[in-house]
Amino acid sequence: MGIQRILIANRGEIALRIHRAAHEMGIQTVAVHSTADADAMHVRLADHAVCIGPPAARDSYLNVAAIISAAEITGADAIHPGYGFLSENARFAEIVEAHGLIWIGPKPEHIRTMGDKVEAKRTAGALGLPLVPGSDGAIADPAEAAIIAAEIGYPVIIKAASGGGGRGMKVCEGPGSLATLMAQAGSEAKAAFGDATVYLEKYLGNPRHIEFQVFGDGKGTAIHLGERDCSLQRRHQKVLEEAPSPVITPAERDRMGGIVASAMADMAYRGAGTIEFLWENGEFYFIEMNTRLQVEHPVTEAITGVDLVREQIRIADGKPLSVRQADIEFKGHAIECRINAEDPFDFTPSPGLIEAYHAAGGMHVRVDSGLYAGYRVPPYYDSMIAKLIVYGRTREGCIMRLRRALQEMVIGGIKTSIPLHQALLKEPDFLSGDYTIKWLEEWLAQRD
Ligand code: MV4
Repeated sequence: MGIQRILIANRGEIALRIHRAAHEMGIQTVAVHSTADADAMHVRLADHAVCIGPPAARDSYLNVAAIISAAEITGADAIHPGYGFLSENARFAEIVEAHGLIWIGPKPEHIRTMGDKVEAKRTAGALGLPLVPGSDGAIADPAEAAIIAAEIGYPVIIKAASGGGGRGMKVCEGPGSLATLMAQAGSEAKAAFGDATVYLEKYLGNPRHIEFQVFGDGKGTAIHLGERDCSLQRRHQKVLEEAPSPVITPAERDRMGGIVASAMADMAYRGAGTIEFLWENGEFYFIEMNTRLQVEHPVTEAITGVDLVREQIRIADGKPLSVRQADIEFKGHAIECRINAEDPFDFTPSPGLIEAYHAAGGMHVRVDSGLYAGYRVPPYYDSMIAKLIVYGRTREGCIMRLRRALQEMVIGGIKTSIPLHQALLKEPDFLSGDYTIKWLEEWLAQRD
């Protein structure tokens, strides 16, 4: 029989994205929503909708009991978590499966392993991925840290095992400050994550952030779908992503892609995953793995033609991957602009009434958004309200089309990041592809 009805445990554009894939497969959808989202587009499109609580996410989109109840009441047979919220919560995945529901995601044990950054690194190393030089696991005392730091050389970075997304990191320039910074990192990690465990790495001064999309069938077959360059970011929030990376050659993509795909095959990974690397001076260094679908997945879809959400649903349903590695061709170039409800240059939030809305269109232009005229962007959630994804035969052609598409977008009544994207698309460093993870923050500081 297979999956008949999916409960989508998310909101906004990703809830629409999942709904669309499901409907194209003849599968019904159940939306869940907070009281603040009663008028949201994801609720309107779904076949069934259940209110699961008040606006605060912890009481609604993170409310496990309410979400499981909604699935049982509506007869859903599977749950897709989207990104954020409960998507990388191993305990939630186990609870879903314990209720006889299909979890559209990786095996809970793999979510748990990759959620612990020390375990993730150990696993990645054992699977043959190149690592940043550093401590072999957690470090307990400053004396041990000093020995390792002297070996790998300063500067070093102290990271929280339970961290991720840049939280709980300290850069240390020399032995004089190591003990103090380690103690700080440990206590901040304890306060933020309830776990004081830290580890040490060589600090890379000016890398790019390049990540590989992977997919496994859970039975030992896995593929890669190339890389995305996510170096344009501010305070660990990605602003614009592109595929392929301007600095990766086809030979390098095949080589690293082969390594990540065979690693995923060896662990019998199931579903969609992203392997994050720092890239400096032509070398890749594994930092983390995300065991979920990512915001920027559409740029990979654009250059490969593979529907990643359809693939997730197929695999959860016990079907094989619909493509083999040899079938995957990387063609053209794609860029995604994240459009947020915020001031384009000072980034203060700008929720409120959408007085006018018109999405860009035309050939090779995709807008993923739950916006409509008359909708009110609530102040309680992430500020991302739309993604504009543009494809072109070449990077230059893609950029030309992206400028045209940004000009067509109308989002009236609130401030958005559209003017930021328009300014970025004039910058020589962006046009030449010559940017790293530090570029955007330095550029913003210079503008002030
Ligand atoms: C690093 C690094 C430099 N050297 N590790 C930040 C988020 C987390 N995923 C890892 N992060 C970093 N780890 C070493 N050894 C610099 C960063 C980093 C970063 C990484 C990816 C994208 C944006 C970033 C912004 C600041 C710092």
